[in-house]
Amino acid sequence: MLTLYDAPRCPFCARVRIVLAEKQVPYDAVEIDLTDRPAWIYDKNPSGKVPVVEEDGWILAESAVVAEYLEERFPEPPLLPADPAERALARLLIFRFEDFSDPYYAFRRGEGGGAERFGQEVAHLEALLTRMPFLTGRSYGLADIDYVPWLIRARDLYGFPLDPFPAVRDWVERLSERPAIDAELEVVAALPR
Ligand SMILES: N[C@@H](CCC(=O)N[C@@H](CS)C(=O)NCC(=O)O)C(=O)O
Repeated sequence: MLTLYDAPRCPFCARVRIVLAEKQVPYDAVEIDLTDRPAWIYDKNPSGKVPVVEEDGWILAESAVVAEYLEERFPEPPLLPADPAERALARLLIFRFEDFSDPYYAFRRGEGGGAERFGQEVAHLEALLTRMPFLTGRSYGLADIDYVPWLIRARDLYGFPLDPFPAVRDWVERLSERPAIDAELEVVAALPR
């Protein structure tokens, strides 16, 4: 049985929770208190960060790497396109994630210009989603899963309006119809404000 060292508030953990749910992989979740992390988590990940997955003493950290590992280990349903070019573009978006997340965290910290910078990144997603239905390409997959936890938190926890970005708003709505994403919406709704 796979173990996920997890934190409900953590959007990086959300990526792994969503992939596991999509692939219907059973797992044990060990919740880590991010405000008072146990010393032993550093034995599993030297940075002390979650998510971490473990199975029979084998350990893997870094959410995007874990998501790709799960994709290879549990190929059904596929979450990367079959076409190599489409696959590469999905990976490129995942590779460039910090272009999106750095402004998100600037917005969250209330830094001057943070909301505007984050808005520019959401506008970039808006442009992509007017050209294709999913960030992964023609079908839903890992690029969608790797970005949507931040959009959900921005909207539901931090009051970032998605209405000015109709393609992004509708994409979040469409994704929310999936049980794996709906479960994540419930995790976020239950978080203390
Ligand atoms: N690059 C890592 C980032 C994980 C991360 O930042 N996790 C946060 C919680 S959302 C964490 O554990 N923070 C503790 C810390 O920064 O010390 C990944 O993708 O897994």
